[in-house]
Amino acid sequence: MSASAELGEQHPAGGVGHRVPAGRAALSGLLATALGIGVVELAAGALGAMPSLVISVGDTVIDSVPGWLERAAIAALGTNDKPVLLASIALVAALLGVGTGVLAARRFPLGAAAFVLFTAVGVAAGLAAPDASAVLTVLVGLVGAAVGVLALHLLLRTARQEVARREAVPDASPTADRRGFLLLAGATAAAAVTTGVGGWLLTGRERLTAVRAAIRLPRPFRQAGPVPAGADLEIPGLTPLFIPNSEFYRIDTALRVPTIDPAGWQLEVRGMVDRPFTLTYDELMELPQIEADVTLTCVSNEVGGDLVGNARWQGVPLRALLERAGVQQGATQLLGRSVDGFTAGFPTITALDLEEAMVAVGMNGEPLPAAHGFPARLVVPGLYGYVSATKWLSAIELTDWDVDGYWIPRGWAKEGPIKTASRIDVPRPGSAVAAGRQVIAGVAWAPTRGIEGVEVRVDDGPWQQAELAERLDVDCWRQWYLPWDATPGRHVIAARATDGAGEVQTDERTPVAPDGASGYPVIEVVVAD
Ligand SMILES: Nc1nc2c(c(=O)[nH]1)N[C@H]1C(S)=C(S)[C@@H](COP(=O)(O)O)O[C@H]1N2
Ligand SMILES: [Mo]
Repeated sequence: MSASAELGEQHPAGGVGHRVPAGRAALSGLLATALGIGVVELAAGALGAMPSLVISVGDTVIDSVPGWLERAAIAALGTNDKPVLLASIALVAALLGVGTGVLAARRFPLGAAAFVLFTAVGVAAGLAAPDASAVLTVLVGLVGAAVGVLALHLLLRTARQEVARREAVPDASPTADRRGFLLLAGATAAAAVTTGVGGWLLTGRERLTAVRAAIRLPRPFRQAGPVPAGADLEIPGLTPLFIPNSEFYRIDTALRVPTIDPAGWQLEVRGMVDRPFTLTYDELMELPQIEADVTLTCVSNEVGGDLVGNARWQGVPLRALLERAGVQQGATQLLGRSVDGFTAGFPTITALDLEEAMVAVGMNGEPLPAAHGFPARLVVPGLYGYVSATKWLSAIELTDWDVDGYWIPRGWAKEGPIKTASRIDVPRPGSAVAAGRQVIAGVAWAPTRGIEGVEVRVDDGPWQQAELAERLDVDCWRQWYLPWDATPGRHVIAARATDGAGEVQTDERTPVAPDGASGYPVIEVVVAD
């Protein structure tokens, strides 16, 4: 920097050269950080053999926050928890970038060191990811840091030259002075956006769509029965009997849906078994399959909530796999392991008792969608998803009861049977209801036990028996309705279900933690005159 040396003044922090205005320094740091991240994300997307470092940092945050905080975040943010976490990471990165820029403007080596430090954090998080190639992750991290440091250097140098020129020729037009820096800043921003977006697009989603489209599900040897007429009442506003895949609720800890190529995927059956074995996707698809209609529920579903759905699943019965492996004495727990590190465990006896417990490969007549566990997941009727429904399954491990699945140390119950529950869908709470003949309708579920009755109470009136839709299966929810002569004014409507064991849904209100919410669903509606 000869220009600076000539015009040099003693820099307050000890360096020689012109002081870069704080705004320019901050912007330089921000853009250099963005470009460094963009380059890393592009490489991650294009290479496929290393994870996105941004996603890895997010995963590390998710895995290391205490259970109560994770629960509170899910409670407060619902399914927005992932976008909020990613936005927070972006904000922190932006702030660190700004700080680094300001620091580098004073002492460049310190700024560069800060860059290397952030990269090291990202690389460390990336190395913890299950699908990481260590060499590539470190290498790409180094390249990202180098690009960031170089961009920072160029931006700051341009900004400094600008100041120097202005001091040398005070009368020169200020716009001409600024052009160099702004051009470089604009180019850096464009490169950051292009690489970042490119990396995101390259994550393999497109390819997976093609792979899924080419898969033909085999014909199950035991098909689910035809849907009885009258099982779906088709009342406007009432939840349909089957939830389409695109609308099925999604709950998991994966910041980015794993995109698994079935060609390289394997399912291991291992642990306390006499004959452990491994299946490829093709081998799994060749085994005899069943079909079963099963309602899946999340333990985080509030009373009246929508983290519940019914689908027709297809797959290989767990029992067949366990018989082939030979379960040993004392193997009281079946632990599903996911490629993303998630685990969920439930009593082995449940898998042996329930014919419908399966390694599912199909959902509503299609190969599993990526978000719902492609290429394979577990489906076990009667258990909340957090103890049973492992998506992106990589292993079925037979263990004793001491091993804990992902959510257990985070404050959730070791056993997760689904509580008998009901929900009022019609009328919508807060909707305008006209006086006269109306209908109150909803769904009720008690998977494995079935629903035998639903009662509805309006205000302080008596409990009235609702009409039930035809039964599809004990593992599925059942629709119900009650004709209602709506009178003007405010009304409180409650419902309660009775399951196949004769147990009436409890009115005792409990929160979702540790073992699922309970209590009657209650809605309030105002009927117009
Ligand atoms: N790999 C993996 N599988 C998982 C989870 C997860 O976080 N990771 N969440 C479980 C939980 S808590 C639920 S409720 C169900 C939800 O399944 P769905 O997203 O297909 O509705 O998946 C289960 N399987
Ligand atoms: Mo869940």
